[in-house]
Amino acid sequence: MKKLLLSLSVVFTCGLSKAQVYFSETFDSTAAWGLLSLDTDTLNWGIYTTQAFPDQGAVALSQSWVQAGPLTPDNFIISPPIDLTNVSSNVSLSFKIGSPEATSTGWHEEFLSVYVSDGASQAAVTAALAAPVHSQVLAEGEIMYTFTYDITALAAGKDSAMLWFRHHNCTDENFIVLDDISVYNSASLNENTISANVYPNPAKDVLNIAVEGDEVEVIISTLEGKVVVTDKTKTIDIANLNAGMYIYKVKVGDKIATGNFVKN
Ligand SMILES: [Ca+2]
Ligand SMILES: [Ca+2]
Repeated sequence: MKKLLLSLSVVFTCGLSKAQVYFSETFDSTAAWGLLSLDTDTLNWGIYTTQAFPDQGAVALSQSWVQAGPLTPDNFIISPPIDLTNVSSNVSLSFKIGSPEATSTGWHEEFLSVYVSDGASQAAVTAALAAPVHSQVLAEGEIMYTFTYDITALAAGKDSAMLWFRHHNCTDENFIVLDDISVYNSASLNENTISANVYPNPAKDVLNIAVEGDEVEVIISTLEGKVVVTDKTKTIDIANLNAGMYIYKVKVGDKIATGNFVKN
C-alpha cells in the first residue's frame, strides 16, 4: 500500500485548523485504502458521492441492502500505515458516519466497528479485532455523526498504525457512509483555545455566552456529536432541546472554547 501524503488542515473546520495532523482522509481525491470482505457476497466498501449527504463530497460507502435483496455485510476498509514513531501522547482519531435513511423507516441501523492495529501481521490484526475502539449501531438516520477517540495507547510510538473500519453485525438496512477521518494531536488544539463563560448551567430556556469578541459562532451538539443548534449571537434559545447534557463550542475567529452544559 502507498503512504498517503498528509494534507494539513484541509478537513478541519475552524478550531481544529492548527491541529497537528498525522493522517487525514476525505475520500475526495485518490485514496490508498485496502479492502477485506469476510462475508459471502462480492460487494465491499467503495468511494461514491451520495445525495443523502451532498456536503460530504465523496465518501466511503458500504451496503447492507441492494435491489436484489438484503446483504449481511462484513466489510473492512483499511487505512494505509500511519507513522507515529515520534509521537508519544494525545493521539486522537475522529471520523464521521451516517445512514441515509430516516430514523422512522427503521432502515438506519447500520453497525460499525473501528479498530487500530500495529501493522498488518496476523497477531497485530487479531489483537486489534479483540478490542474495538468503536463498536455500535447508528442511533438515528439522516445525520453524519462525528466520533472522536483517544487512541494514544494503541497508536503512539507505532511506525505502522492502521485504521480498520468494519461494516458488520447488521442486515437489510441500506448503506453506511464514512468520511472525514483524521488522526491528530489533540493537545495541539489547545493553542487555539479561549475561555468563555456559559451560563446558567443547568439552563432551561436561554444559554448566555460571555466571551471576548463580537463575531461569535455557537454550535451545540449532543454527546454523540449531532449538531442541534447553531447561532451567531451570545443569547442562545435552547427551549426546544430535550433535557440532558450537551457540548457547546464557541468560535471567535480562529479561536474556540468548548465545554458541557446541562439542559433542564
Ligand atoms: Ca468527503
Ligand atoms: Ca462483502
